[in-house]
Amino acid sequence: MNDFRRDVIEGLSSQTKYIPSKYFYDAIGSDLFEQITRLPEYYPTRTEIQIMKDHAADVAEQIGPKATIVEYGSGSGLKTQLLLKHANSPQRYAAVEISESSLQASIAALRERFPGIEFHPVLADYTREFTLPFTKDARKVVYFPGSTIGNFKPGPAMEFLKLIRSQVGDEGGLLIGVDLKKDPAVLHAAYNDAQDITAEFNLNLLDRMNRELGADFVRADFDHYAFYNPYEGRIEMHLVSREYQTVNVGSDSFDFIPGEPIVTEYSYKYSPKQFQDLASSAGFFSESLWMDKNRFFGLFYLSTN
Ligand code: AVI
Repeated sequence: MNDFRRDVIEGLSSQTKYIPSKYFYDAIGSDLFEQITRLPEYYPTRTEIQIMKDHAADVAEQIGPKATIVEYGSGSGLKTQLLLKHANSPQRYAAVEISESSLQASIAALRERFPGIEFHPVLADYTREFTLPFTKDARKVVYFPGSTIGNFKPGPAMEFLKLIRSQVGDEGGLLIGVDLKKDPAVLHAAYNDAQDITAEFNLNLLDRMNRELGADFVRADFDHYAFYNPYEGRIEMHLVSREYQTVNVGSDSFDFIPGEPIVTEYSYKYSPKQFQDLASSAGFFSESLWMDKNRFFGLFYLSTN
């Protein structure tokens, strides 16, 4: 059984139905996410880019000369280009990515733009242990932008930070983008945009299950439902059943009652202190925090010594 089918069956069989958010990103979902990043309501991407632009020199100074920069996820975007452009003679850049096509495309584009840097594509799931193809003495700085850390629950977030800590060793660092706590109305709008692109991104999961798993979800029978839960400090995204219905996923079937949700994503928002405490429990020291003037988004530099 492939991972997608196994995870969907496990998630829909659970008391509170869920589907892991990593399954949003098929080709259509990845394209919809690109559109989300350009929406007026979705501030994180453009804010993080602005922070990178405004503080490029300080970020470069923290990273230091001749670093080996290891990005978790394939960095074809503007943020990676800004980082490599401003960093102080980076020696190597590696992208760790599970999709071979995204990995090859991003490395090819960067190689052309930055001929002086050594490039290493690493085909791996960065949430599990993997081996980096460098000598032990390379000084490694992991780059993890986009507030993807927010899509981990607190326990797994801590485990993941510990994994990064062990990857970079005692002379390394972590440059990480984190979405910050703010007015819930701003958060609500970011996940309930006027053009319904986020709704489309969420509902595409149903189409994906129909396409790839032989499921028979009817889109019109589910609604996109996203809200900020201030007690948990997270956006919760759901697909909510409109009626009593039974849905088949291959040979398995699942019953829904009206209003019953499938949790499709959590997106945790941190205060600066909350994130620094989490990082410190994972073995990092907080060196710098750069924010935009609204304090909507934080770019943290954490070191291991
Ligand atoms: C990728 N991740 C950080 C996005 C977020 O904001 O949690 C995914 C997303 N979901 C809805 N809009 C964007």
